[in-house]
Amino acid sequence: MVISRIQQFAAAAAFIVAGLAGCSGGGGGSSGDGGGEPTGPQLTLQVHVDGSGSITSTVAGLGCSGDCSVSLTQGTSFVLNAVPGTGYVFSGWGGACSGTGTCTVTMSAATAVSASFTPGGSSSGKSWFVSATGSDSAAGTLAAPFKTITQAVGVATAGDTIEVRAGTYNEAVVIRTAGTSAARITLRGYGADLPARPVLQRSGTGPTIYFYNDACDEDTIGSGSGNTDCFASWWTVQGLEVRGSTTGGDDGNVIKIDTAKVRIQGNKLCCSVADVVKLVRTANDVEVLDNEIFQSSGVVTPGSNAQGIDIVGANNTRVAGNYVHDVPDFGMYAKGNARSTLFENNLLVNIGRADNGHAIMLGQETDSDRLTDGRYESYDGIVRNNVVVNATWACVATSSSSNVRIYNNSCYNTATAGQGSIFLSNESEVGQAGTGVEIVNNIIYGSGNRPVIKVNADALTDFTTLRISGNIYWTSNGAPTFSLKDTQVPAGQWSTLYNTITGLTDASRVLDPQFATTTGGTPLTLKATSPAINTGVPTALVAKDFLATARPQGGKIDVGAYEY
Ligand SMILES: [Ca+2]
Ligand SMILES: [Ca+2]
Repeated sequence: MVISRIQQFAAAAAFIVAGLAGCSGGGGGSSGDGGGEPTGPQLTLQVHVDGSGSITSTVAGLGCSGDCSVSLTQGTSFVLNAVPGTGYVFSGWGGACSGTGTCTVTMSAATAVSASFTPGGSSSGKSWFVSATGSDSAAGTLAAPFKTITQAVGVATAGDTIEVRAGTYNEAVVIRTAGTSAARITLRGYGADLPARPVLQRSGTGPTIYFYNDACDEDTIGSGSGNTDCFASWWTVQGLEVRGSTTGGDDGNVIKIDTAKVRIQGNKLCCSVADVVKLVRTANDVEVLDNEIFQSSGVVTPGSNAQGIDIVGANNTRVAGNYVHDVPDFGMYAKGNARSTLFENNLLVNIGRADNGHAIMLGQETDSDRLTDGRYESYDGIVRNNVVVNATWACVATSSSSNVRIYNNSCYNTATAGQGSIFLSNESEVGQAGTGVEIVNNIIYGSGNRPVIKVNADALTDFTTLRISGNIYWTSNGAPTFSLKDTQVPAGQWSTLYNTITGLTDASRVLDPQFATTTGGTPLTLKATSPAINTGVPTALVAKDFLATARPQGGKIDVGAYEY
């Protein structure tokens, strides 16, 4: 990780040097254009451009087409203009400038300016604006915005962007239209208003945002067709704060997705009677990325079936980079013939209640008439590089699933109230035991109350398909207990028990992993003296770590979610 940061810094430095060549002129210029020599202290102006556009300067001749950085003499004063590229509109300044007009800058210190351009103004992609103080009979421009998100959703077509101004929106948004793979439709919080976000919440029953299409209705697709790509939405929802209805009922999700190719990214998704995010079996190829997902009973009291992310039967879901916290139920899970689910690089904190609450799970139980695509609850799922702090039940659980790979996760204070920190069971309504489960290179630091590994006797068809290796086990009480095929043993008898039942050897170790911290935005980082560093089992399955650092570093892959 340390090496990664150096690499990132080096990359940033190289980027700035490259940027100098992209800038023309400059007051006292050092950008290689043969301008005058500096006559005073030099200060750096950094310009960051989002979207397609350029920055020109009326006074100093400064011009950047894209990101750039230039040195300017202290005291230099100049005016910046934002010029949108073809098919884009200027949506506002950031940093030392604000608003959407010209910007006067005086270099009294090192200065950073950003300019945001968004698609619009041409047939290649139009921007629609929504403001809580707008009107649905308006034109939907920045100057004359719509009042409701629903109005904008109704007019947006492929390639369009809906820019929602900060404010409160009380409506249910149903999305039935589609973009294309090359031209998604984006619904997002307006960048110039950040960090203020639009807050969307409905009243009454049902989801607040619902991706729905008649083609995906169960009456249309029938019950025997497995996972069906009934309708590809090609929508992105980004930068919103979305809440469930206080009286939402069984479908009172924050976001429910019936259709394929939906991306939910960088939103704050809070508070629902039902699951916060719900996918059904027609929601293939959905991405849930970088969101904050949580419950808060002060906003909406969660019901008894209110997981963070509930995936039933969808294929190829990628759930990555999310911060899921304070969910008194499962954090995230996939079941009902879910195929190729990927749970990676998520941070989960404070998950579960006394009688329920795995942080991450592949499989569980689904009504048998909904198992339309095979007998296993999940197929080919991967759980890697997740960080889990405080869970009443498992850090990672799996039930009735085929080919489960649990790699390089870090768990702390898990299974405080039930099951084990890693838990394997058979909860299938058709009685299907699991097969092919790999538990490799994880740091499993349990609560001390429960086993770090608990595998029920009926969990697997064939225990020789249970591969456990390269983990580090520990608890707040020191050496943990283990339970395999309903036999519970102390740490000293684990390797013998595992070998007797599986015929395999567990090369894991029982010792303190030496976490540097268990709190903050990157908990469960390691002290430099940690025995987890450079001691993992070689694998090509985990090419990056929790912070996207390439693995391995230092010649060997590490145990747990961080690479050093
Ligand atoms: Ca649920
Ligand atoms: Ca390493």
